[in-house]
Amino acid sequence: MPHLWMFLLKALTPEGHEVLLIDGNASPMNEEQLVRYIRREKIGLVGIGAMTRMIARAYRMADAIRAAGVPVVMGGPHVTEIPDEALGRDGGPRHADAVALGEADETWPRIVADAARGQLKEIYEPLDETGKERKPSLQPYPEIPWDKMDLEQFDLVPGVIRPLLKRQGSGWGSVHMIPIESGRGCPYGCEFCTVTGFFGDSIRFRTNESVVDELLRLKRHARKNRKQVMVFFIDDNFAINIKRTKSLLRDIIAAGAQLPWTAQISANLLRDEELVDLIAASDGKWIFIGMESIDSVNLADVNKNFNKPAEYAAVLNRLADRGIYSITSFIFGLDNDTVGVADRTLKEIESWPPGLPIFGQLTPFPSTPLFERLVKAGRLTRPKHWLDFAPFQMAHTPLKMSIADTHAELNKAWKRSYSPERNQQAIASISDKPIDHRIMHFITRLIFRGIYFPQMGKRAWAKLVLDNRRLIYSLTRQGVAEWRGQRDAAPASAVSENLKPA
Ligand code: B12
Ligand code: SF4
Repeated sequence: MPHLWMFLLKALTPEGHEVLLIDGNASPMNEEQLVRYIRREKIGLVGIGAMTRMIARAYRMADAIRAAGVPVVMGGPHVTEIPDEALGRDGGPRHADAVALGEADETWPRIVADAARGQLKEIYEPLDETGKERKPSLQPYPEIPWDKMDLEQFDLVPGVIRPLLKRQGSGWGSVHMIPIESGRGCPYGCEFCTVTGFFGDSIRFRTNESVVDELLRLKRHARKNRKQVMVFFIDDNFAINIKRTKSLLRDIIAAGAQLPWTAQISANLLRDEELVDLIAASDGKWIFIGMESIDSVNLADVNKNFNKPAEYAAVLNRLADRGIYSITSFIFGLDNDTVGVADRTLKEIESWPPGLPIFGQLTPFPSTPLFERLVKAGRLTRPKHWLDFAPFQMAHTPLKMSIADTHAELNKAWKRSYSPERNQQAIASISDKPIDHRIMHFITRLIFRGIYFPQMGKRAWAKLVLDNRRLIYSLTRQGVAEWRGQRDAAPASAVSENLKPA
């Protein structure tokens, strides 16, 4: 999925400049290739944004670009949290000519103008006349011309099968997940999260009209180009103001602007039946829920005791009853976790409607209250873990189990959740749902497995297909039977359609 900030800042760039976008996840380049590209395109300023987990690579790229004589400005959560690192003011090497702190909607046009005059400053901050941080209001919000952009690098359909699917003409030859924000900010302040610190606890929303317009443009574009477009509402907590979310969803339905969508919503807000009805009616498909733990003591420790494990099952059933499934996210290595946390969590998960569980270890991001607490307690084993990034590796020792135990628990949880047996059980538990629904669910399970188990090459996929052959065979057989049934029934229903009174 594309990162929104690039598209947003492009839309906010003053006229007279050309902006080229490269996503290092979707189109990876090494330093040499990137510098060659920058020289070929005669680029005058490079902007780099990165989360903490990507920052070491971002610095390497920035170093190569600056060595080639092109200025670099960096922005995003990590450099906002520790700008001295990027500017080389902490004793380490310098990686950026300038940093944009916080939300850059208003500072970006200034940065571009200063760079064009050759007068780039070191630090850009959105401040008001009194020197206090000013948050952009999101009203008005720029029009992001998704329909006019080349989104080839973000096509979710693997290149090998794209031509085949395009020829078949079903519209599945090109699939895009488009990030849309409808608001910013979350006041909950969970201890491990950077959002409350970064976006502040003042929540801001776009107008319903501006969101609906963006959806309608995307929908027209998808139809015209025979593409599948899905939307990820990237708000931190899409239903943080339930009244406003309901009003947005009602407006989407009234305008016929529905596209299949996903969003992040905390479990406590999904108690509201009317909200869940509106999610279903507006084509909400997957809801990402930060469950974090099934242990209330853990939740209280990280300031997330608004999550009530006792109501998780009811929330998930409420969604599943309307054909909506959940991406449930769990953290292991919390202070009250002990060996066996995977078994205990899996037992609960397996009693819920099928979803897509994901598991991570507790990670102290700089500037979060968690980071400060662990520093004070002397518990960080890799205080600058981001400079030596390793996926799924811990940076501190949990209180009641070892780092090795936590890794073993994570491994067990991923392995069992996406095993061929579990896939079979999950699909069997929704056998009353239409076949395309079940096939989609299965494909999504295979993709989510890849978050933890590397399955990038053809070999890895071939093994995965072989391991799941029974389920693949049974779904294919049912799919073909259903397709034949529909084909044979088609003339009769066409006749009956014609016989209907006008
Ligand atoms: C959508 C989202 C995802 C999506 C998709 C990511 C994507 N492709 O967009 C999913 C669910 C996959 C995801 C996954 C993860 N995410 Co995430 N995600 C977000 C979320 C909710 C929205 C991002 C967004 O688009 N924001 C809106 C834009 C407008 O804001 P922005 O990116 O900050 O950009 C503004 C400024 O920062 C600045 N800016 C940003 N970059 C640049 C660059 C330049 C040059 C300039 C001038 C300015 C600038 O200008 C922008 C406009 O004001 C954020 C939280 C948040 N609200 O931002 C978390 C967030 C970015 N994710 C976070 C994390 C931790 C993760 C995971 C590591 C979680 C995990 N444990 O697996 C994974 C990593 C996945 C990966 N390998 O990429 C953290 C990052 C913290 C940090 N310090 O790095 C955040 C901040 C949330 C949090 N809990 O703290 N994520
Ligand atoms: S509810 Fe989500 S976005 Fe809000 S502070 Fe907690 S983890 Fe962060």
